[in-house]
Amino acid sequence: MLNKFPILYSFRRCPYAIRARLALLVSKQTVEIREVLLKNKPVDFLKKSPSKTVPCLILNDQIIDESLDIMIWALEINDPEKWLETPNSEFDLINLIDHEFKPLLDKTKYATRFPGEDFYKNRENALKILKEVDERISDKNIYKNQFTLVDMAIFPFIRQFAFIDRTFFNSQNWKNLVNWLDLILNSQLFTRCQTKFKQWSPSDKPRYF
Ligand SMILES: N[C@@H](CCC(=O)N[C@@H](CS)C(=O)NCC(=O)O)C(=O)O
Repeated sequence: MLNKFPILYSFRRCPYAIRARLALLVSKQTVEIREVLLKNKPVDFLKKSPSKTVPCLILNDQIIDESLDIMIWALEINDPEKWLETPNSEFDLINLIDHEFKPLLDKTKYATRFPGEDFYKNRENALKILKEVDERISDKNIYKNQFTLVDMAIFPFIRQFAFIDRTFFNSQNWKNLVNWLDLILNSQLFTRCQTKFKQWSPSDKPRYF
């Protein structure tokens, strides 16, 4: 049976799922949302998702298993705020955050899970990366005067880091990072993105996002 709307397996707090939902919202792509608990993944999700990670978007003819690919899929259909108008030269920031910053974020946020690690050194190294992001923000955004895919792809990870200790985060000598973060946090888009859904179960009526 063909689904009228794509199915998004999502987890509200997951930074990868947040970036995917932001792009789905801005591009006005309706999906059937299925909130997954990572400790209790539904059988249907485990069958369909190659990586068993969220977000995972199930289309009638395709499964998109990477958050950045979900963003691009949605924006290629409809990009009213021109998020795809990011020059390729800015994409290295996504790599930097996904591959170098994310492990340091985890080691700072979940320090007790990494007993052999030097918490202060990891946090310092994370801050060095954020310093680079801060310097790349020209006034309000990474690129020109508009938010693009790059801002939205890196935002959920920087948000997580900031909320480990918001006072500590805000007390750093940032030029633009706090304003940049607050602009997105206070946006209607982010508020809608964080709508709460209860854990999906196969007998539920579809819930749309
Ligand atoms: N490469 C994936 C990574 C997604 C990812 O790692 N998601 C985490 C949640 S934040 C997950 O599902 N982990 C699986 C688990 O914890 O079992 C993407 O960008 O979509």
